[in-house]
Amino acid sequence: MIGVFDSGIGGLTVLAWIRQRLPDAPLVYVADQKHNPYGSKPDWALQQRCDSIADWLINQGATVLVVACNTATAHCIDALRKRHSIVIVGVEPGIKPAALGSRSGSIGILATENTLASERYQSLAARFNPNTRIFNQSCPHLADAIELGPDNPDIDRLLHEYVPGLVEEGVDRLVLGCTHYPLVRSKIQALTGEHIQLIDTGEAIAAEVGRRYQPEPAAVSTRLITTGSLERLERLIEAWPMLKDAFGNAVCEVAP
Ligand code: DGN
Repeated sequence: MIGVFDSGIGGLTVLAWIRQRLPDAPLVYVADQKHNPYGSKPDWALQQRCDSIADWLINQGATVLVVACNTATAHCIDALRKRHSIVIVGVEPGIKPAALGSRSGSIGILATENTLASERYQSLAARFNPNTRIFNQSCPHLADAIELGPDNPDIDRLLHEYVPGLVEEGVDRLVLGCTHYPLVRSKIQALTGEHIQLIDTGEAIAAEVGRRYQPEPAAVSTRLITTGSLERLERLIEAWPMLKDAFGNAVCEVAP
């Protein structure tokens, strides 16, 4: 089984790619909605959440663990890999594809405060400096606003605050460095115009999971589990078109 987790619904954007890539693999997803957001949590608290969800998923039989959260990957994946010997795949802002594809030499990154402040992110970014100018934009409260559903007016307000400045800097690639942001991809693209290409690494992560997962004789199913409210998870899957398309028929459960 492939175990996948995030602070909430954001990692479902990665899970959708994994399911497309590995339609026969059993998948268990944990949305840690009781404890989100992860974007502004202290390191120790994030590590505690990651350890407890990883332990649970591994107990349930996960042979591959996907940390479908840039923030948790940036702060916790090294410790998770020390603790567990199974394959652990993380997500990180797609600086490399953005830098390689950029003609202007300027790229923008949208991510949580915690991701951008992490040592892991800083050293990733340093590998592309000085050839590429990287404009970091932290997006406080954006993932939380997305967690409240597509009708939340804060989403547009926050995007208007965070995106236009990067367009003015002349970036031609814009990295969606949080797994929640693909849910508002069309709103971001409307603000950037079509000349700026948005970079989402979900498909590349699914390809990586595909390479590392050994098929097993287990029944195929997708279980979506929340540590928060079942009604809220079901409502969000129904409300976000991308999630409804991918998971409209999936069974949701509350974490035991
Ligand atoms: N979806 C998560 C990420 O990729 O960073 C974090 C969202 C949050 O909890 N703020």
